[in-house]
Amino acid sequence: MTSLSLLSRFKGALVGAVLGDCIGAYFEFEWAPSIEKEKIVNLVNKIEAESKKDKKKKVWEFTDDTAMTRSVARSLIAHPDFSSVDMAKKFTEEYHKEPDRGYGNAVITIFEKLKASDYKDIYKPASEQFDGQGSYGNGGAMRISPAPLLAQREEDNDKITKIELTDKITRLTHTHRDAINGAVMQSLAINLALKCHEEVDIDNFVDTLKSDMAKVEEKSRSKLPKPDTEDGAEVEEFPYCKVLETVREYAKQEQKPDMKDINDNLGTEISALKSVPAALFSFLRASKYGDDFKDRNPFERTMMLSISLGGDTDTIATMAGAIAGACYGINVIPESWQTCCEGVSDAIEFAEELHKLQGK
Ligand code: RVK
Ligand code: MG
Ligand code: MG
Repeated sequence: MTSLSLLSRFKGALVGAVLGDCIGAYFEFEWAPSIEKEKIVNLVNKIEAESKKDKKKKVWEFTDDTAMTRSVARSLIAHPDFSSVDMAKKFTEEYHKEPDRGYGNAVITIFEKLKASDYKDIYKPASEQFDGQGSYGNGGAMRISPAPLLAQREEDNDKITKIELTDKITRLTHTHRDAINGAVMQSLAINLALKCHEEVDIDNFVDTLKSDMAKVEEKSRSKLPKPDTEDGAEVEEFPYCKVLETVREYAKQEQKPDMKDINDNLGTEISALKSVPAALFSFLRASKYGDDFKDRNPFERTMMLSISLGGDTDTIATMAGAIAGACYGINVIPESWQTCCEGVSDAIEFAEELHKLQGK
């Protein structure tokens, strides 16, 4: 794996994200705590059989997760120094072109307001969501994969950093602390995965992420509005650092984790805090253990495990797929899956364009 090129990893990340969305969407919101492994295996077998057909193949379609990721990619490629207006326009135009991609209920209001205001005050509509609390949905994290790829160049240059960039992209639609920090954690995880050389070292991965997230969460204590709690209970100030310990525990334990425990303690919901950790868990667990999918490679296992958790399957699988793809590269991603999912060739093109921007 040491010789894996950055380009292969970029392709892996963006293709992994598309596949997670297309395949995961098949089970979206099927009842948690888990989806039987047979159902996942059957679906994957069906995709693989379909790919062998000579005649017109069935195509698994992408949802809002990919629709928005494509806008992030297109906008960053056109404006590598980031243009909030261009990205907001791309989100809005894409939504109006294909409104039936399964967007979150509330985010649609933002697109309407942005269009009506002619993109005058770009960050205002998001800040007005949920009585000013902002959306805590995972819509920021689900679409962020192109950002850490572009920001990979920050290490050599004085460019916009991955955290800054992730923050600016996310705040176009999500201003809740947990949505922003969830997108940041997903972005940092992809960045770390791009650098994995040998076998994934789970402790090292979690330690590095936790140390970065401690700084991020420390900053957000004063900067971002504190989320409300329904019962007025104390707000957890370092929720992502806390849940990372649970992720570590479930990823490392010898016996296969109980899916109900994963759902109770990590979550598989539409909120960022209750879905970004599940995606990371899927990647880390599948890097070491075969569990239910022993005959599959670690990329395939990541995808299948992330979907089997149930709940917000398209989004958890898109995030898990992006991390796994960044780690293992495009060559381990089955051709058959790529052939049968919508948007793969565009994802490869975006990866190539983002790769060309390295060092510029
Ligand atoms: C359908 C109360 C809140 C909240 C807050 C709830 C697609 C709302 C994708 C809202 C992803 C929902 C997902 C989603 C991405 C958020 N108080 N409830 N402060 N903040 N919610 O609309 O882009 O699947 O019920 O901002 O984050 O596949 O409708 O959209 O799974 O979370 O949607 O939040 O959603 P939105 P998003
Ligand atoms: Mg979706
Ligand atoms: Mg979803």
